[in-house]
Amino acid sequence: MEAEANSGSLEDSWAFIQRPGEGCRTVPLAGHVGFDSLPDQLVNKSVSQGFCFNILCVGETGLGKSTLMDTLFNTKFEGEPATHTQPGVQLRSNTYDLQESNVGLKLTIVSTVGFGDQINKEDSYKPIVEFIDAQFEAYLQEELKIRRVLHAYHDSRIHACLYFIAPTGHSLKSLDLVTMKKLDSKVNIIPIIAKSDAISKSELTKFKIKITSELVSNGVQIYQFPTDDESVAEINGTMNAHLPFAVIGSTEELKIGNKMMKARQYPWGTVQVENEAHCDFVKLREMLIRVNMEDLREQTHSRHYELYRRCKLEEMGFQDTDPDSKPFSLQETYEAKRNEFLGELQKKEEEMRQMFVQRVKEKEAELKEAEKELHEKFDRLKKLHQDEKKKLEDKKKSLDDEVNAFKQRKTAAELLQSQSSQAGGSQTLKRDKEKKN
Ligand SMILES: Nc1nc2c(ncn2[C@@H]2O[C@H](COP(=O)(O)OP(=O)(O)OP(=O)(O)O)[C@@H](O)[C@H]2O)c(=O)[nH]1
Ligand SMILES: [Mg+2]
Repeated sequence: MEAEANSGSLEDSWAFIQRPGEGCRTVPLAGHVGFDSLPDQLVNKSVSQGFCFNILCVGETGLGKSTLMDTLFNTKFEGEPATHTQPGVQLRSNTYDLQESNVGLKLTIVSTVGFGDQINKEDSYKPIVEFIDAQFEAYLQEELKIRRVLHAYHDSRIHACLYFIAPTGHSLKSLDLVTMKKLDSKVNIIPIIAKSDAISKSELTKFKIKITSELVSNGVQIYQFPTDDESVAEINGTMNAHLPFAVIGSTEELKIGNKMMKARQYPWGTVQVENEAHCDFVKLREMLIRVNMEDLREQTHSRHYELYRRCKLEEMGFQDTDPDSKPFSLQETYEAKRNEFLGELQKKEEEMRQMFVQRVKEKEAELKEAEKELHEKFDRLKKLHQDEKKKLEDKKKSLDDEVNAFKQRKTAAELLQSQSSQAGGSQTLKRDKEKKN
């Protein structure tokens, strides 16, 4: 903003309060005020706060993701190579504090682990989408807090997604197309042809054309370097035409001429990573880090996060306007939602109560039925017992009768026996007497 000093009367330099509906009046300043230092203040504040940048590397196992990150940032980040036996796709995230001159950068590198290693690759994109959404959700939750500390918040939203394409020279795999399609509304995708030293120059040109046409025909939106800022419009425009970048990664330094350079050495020659005739590594570094890092951060916030936030808030029932196109206040929405929630809660409570009463009734009936059955059983048993008792008593009685009859018969028999023995005795005496006579 430029202030014109010493032009116009004192009256002209009054700042007028803008009334609603009125245009803003430009007034010249009579002298230096100082707000032209605002951009410097902003820069100083940003530098002291530090910056954060989050890169997501999506690509099959062993495609050179870690090597490229090491080459891009001229350092060695830790990272174990993945095996090809992962049951599913995972994401590995590491955060590093980097310092260049007086600028601090909190860099997060997220890499896919096991991508493309499963026989069924249908759901390979899901963990990546879920990860990106989880970072948006965390930011949204922080934003919605009453006591939010966004300036100190570690923003983990993904600013750039480097999509590693295998250097097949044919076309994109369906896994690549499906994954990029699922990600394109959530993240800035920069497709790159990995290990491009494995592909000849003429094949590479054809491969790039093929990839671009496949992306267009499948409606995959990749990140375009912005051309609205005059200072970078030309270079960004040129670089857009070079996408996808064909890159080579290497942390090995070789002496070429009298200079040490990052290169890969083969029996037939050497590939220089930073030689633009050999690959697009320099273009990628230039575009990703040196020219468009801020735009990537900006786009993430204003486009991708905004879309996530809008969908999420709409899902939660928030709207900017009500059905009559009148502005909808947050309070009204909250109250409407609260009432709706309380109504639902009451309905649920009533349902639960009714269910409880019904269950109690059912249980009561069941218990009554069991009690009745128990009584019946008891009665049956009691009757059985009485019958049994009666039978035994009858049996006892008949046995007693039999015993009595037996006793009587015995007594009679004994009597008879004694009578007969008496009678027998008198006859013997009579016969003895007769013999004597
Ligand atoms: N030819 C060639 N080989 C490369 C290139 N970049 C990396 N490599 C080699 O490829 C192998 C795997 O590289 P990494 O960087 O570990 O690959 P990655 O994608 O991180 O592997 P995971 O993390 O295990 O999925 C290593 O032997 C690298 O030296 C490249 O541009 N060209
Ligand atoms: Mg790796």
